[in-house]
Amino acid sequence: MDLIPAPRVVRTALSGEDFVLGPDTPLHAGPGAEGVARWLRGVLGAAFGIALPDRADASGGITLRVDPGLDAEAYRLQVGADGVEITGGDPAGVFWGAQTLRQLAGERAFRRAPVGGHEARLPAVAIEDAPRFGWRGFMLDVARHFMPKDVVLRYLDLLAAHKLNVLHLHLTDDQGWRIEIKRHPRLTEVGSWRTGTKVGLRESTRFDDRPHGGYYTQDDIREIVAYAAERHIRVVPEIDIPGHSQAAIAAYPELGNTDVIDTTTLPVLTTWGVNSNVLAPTDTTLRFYEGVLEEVLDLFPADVSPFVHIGGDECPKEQWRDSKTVQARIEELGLRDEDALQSWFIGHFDRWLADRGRRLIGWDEILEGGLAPGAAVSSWRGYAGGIAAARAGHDVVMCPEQHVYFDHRQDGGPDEPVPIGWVRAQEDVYRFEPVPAQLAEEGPRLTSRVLGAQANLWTEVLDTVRAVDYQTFPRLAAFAEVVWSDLPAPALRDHDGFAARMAAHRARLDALGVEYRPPGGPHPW
Ligand code: TNX
Repeated sequence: MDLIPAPRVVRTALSGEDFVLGPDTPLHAGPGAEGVARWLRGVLGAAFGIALPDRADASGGITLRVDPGLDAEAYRLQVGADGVEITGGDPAGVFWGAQTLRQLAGERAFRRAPVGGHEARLPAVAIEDAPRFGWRGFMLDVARHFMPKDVVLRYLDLLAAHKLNVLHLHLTDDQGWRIEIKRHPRLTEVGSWRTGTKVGLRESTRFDDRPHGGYYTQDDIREIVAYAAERHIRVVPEIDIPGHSQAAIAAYPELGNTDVIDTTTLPVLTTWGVNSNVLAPTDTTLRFYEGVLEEVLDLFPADVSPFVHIGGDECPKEQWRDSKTVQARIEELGLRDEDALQSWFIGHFDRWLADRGRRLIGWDEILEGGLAPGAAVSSWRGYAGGIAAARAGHDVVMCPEQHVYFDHRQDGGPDEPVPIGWVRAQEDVYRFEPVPAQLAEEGPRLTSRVLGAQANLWTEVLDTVRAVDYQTFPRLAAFAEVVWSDLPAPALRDHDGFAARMAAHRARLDALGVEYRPPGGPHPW
């Protein structure tokens, strides 16, 4: 069966007979499961060239139902000669059960057109399954390299196939602004385009002078959000402030520290790294970003994501130190220093979001100078920020760069196409543990603060979908098992067993057209 991520309980019935899926198989959904039926009919229908007609009595076929007696996202799946039944604690649970069903139907179930006939045999089995974490995320940086809408939709399908349920979209950075904001049109007219790109991060200095750019219209965003919702995935938007904001300053120079530098000449950045041109923490900036966030909240309703990510990472303070305006503000607010000012700035948006029924999440730098009361933390510089935040009663998403930064290399060899960062192979990701021992020792009150984990894909040097696929897979499959399955402590994890299952999983990825890193080494391209 080679299921990935591995379910909690799998009972294979010794005497059970296989189920044959074919042109005569009916599919019926009870209340709440209709959306999953639509999805399943679309996927299996295309793969096997079958109709899966809806018959209220789906005996001998596939039945989907919701039973609130099960936990949220949990499901039971039974396969026997006389039919398939999926029961989920909620529609999401039914959907994750449907993902397992697709894997049981074999790699052909991942194709878009039938090859090798219209039937598939599913092994007799009884599965009980539920996720370990409620936040099973993947971050895609569409700011450094813009990924057109269809790439994002494809990634939503790939996340769903791995039972991941959060897509964090890094929508703004120094090198590009990727979301249409009606009241500030220059954000996309100017901020979405750059004159070229520095290719390579640390080792290379080549400059690609082709202009690069693009952005999502508000309709695109609505489509992405709706497509995600059908797949029980929440989309968390990130608007990065007060650092990583040069694209916005290039569009609206008044947002920068105008008494320190001439911000009217700042371009959308074409190089990478930590950048000293940051936002000025003035009323102009606050009102401007409140306007941005008003439109963002409208596009990402609370049931899609209560969380809004406001970045907060890598904000050098030199310009604030040199600015008379900023120094006057620090004094007027009675603050200690520039770190306290950043904390005040983030705190402003924490309250602003809370007043609108939302929650702020930011990178772990938002801990410096004091964390706003309702804020949650993405712990990226290792576990320390997450541990401190959990101890202070804040929710945490673990994404330590040493373990789950998928822009980092997968192998130490000279042929690796993206030779940056720590070497992190599939096995290293498989041994990533979201709850560090320091928190586990302090008991469930603290471990429950860890909402889950996410893998982050930064795209400075990833300028094509193929490159994104290569860095993401197979590691995302290992990550999915870490956040979904109930694995033992890292040292005890059976990576050999996982690697054996990956052989079957690679066939699924092949059928989906995913250009993962092959086990033997990089692709020739
Ligand atoms: C650090 S993680 C960053 C990103 C870079 C990444 C490269 C974080 C909050 N900031 O701006 O893209 O390293 O690995």
